[in-house]
Amino acid sequence: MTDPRLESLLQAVPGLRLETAQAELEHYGRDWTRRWTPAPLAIALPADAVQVQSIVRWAGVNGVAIVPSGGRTGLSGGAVAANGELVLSLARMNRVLGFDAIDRTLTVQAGITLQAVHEAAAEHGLAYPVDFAARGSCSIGGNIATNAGGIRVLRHGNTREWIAGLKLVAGTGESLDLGRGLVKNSSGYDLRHLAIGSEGTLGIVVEATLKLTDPPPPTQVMLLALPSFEVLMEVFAQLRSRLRLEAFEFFTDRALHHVLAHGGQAPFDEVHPYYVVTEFAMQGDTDEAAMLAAFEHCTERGWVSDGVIAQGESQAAQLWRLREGITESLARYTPYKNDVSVRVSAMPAFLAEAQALLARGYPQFDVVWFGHIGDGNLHINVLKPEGMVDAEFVGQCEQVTRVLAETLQRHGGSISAEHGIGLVKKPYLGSTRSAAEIEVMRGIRRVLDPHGIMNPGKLFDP
Ligand code: 2HG
Ligand code: ZN
Repeated sequence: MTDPRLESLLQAVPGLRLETAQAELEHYGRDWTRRWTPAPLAIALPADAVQVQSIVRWAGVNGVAIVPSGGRTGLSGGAVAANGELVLSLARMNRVLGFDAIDRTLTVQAGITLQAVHEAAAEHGLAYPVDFAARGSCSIGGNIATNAGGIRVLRHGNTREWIAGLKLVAGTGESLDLGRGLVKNSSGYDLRHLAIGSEGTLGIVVEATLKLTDPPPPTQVMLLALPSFEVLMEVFAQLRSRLRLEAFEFFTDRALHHVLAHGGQAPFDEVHPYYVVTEFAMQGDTDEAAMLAAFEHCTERGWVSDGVIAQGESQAAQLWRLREGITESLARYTPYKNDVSVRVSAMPAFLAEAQALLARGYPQFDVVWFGHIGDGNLHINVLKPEGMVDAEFVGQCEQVTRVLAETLQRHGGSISAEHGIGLVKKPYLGSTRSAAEIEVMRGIRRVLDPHGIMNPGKLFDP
């Protein structure tokens, strides 16, 4: 540990665990984007919120940038440390702090994984309903920082809906106790919601009080094969009006192709252009009759070409794997990712334009579409051809993203539905947020991070 700044940090925060080995710097300095070469100053692993405060105060005085770090499963570069920043990892702050049966809340340290939250809620006979494939590695702090969505937003909403309170160590070093679990609180600006989705630019979330709900009803999982993109919204409307949907996720034949290349069995004998995996309440004969009627309605009209209904939990998990395994199956192609959204009602018009645009823009690339169609959220992954230089590939993709951003703007959509802006989408923030809005955000950032040390370079520049 030769850098004198680290000696000074250890003096300011006695007992702080600091890592400086090259392997650790590489591990903690990157997220799932893999586009930047990690180059942090060091990794700080505080044991508690008091240490977090001391680190932030020290960083403010010494002008050292901090990158808050959770499970680093982000896809927009929000947790990348490529410029000598101090990574502040919440990995050791991963405990459940309390459960309140009357409030139906769980209070946790921010470094806890989403899966551990699910398990803790289940131990009390309740559920935390936000869910997605990275559940085993992502942290609640990271979920809050990006207002993460996932596969059950359709029924339960985004992370924002489930945060009853949080503690934020602001860039000033002050600890702010926001929300405090109150159901009703009409006492001015709700600063809790500023912290949610702030991508570590205002401070570090160290603790959260999560709302819990009843466990989900017994459900059924079904996989549908669709002949065209155009019928997707029709099928969604039918199923939503007849069933109590928990999830409605779509993916293309290319997505299935890549997942199956990693293992697993093809669900149908034939290849179909589009697929939907959907989960819905199944509590008796009425639900079963509704499911069959919906299926028949869709097949009669030619909207659905084939279907599988899961027989038991293990088949349900297999069907879900076809959707949840997509990101992992594509990782080796270092994909260029778009994570866009429009209002659900604007989806058909946007889809038609986006499809034509992407077919024109990417004739040379393998493009994989999937996502949360019921939330108006599409994931478009463009795969890098083997042997192509990174910079050239990203450059070509960015040209298309510029046009896509304009299309989104016309349809009133967002360049980032749920992954955050980070570094990847920073050039396009202005297509989703007005100049006046960005100026207000700048002002807020200056108040909470007066030294400009909180995740600088992410989201927008000063
Ligand atoms: C998902 O919906 C995640 O599976 C990841 O948001 C999407 O890899 C992606 O582009
Ligand atoms: Zn997603």
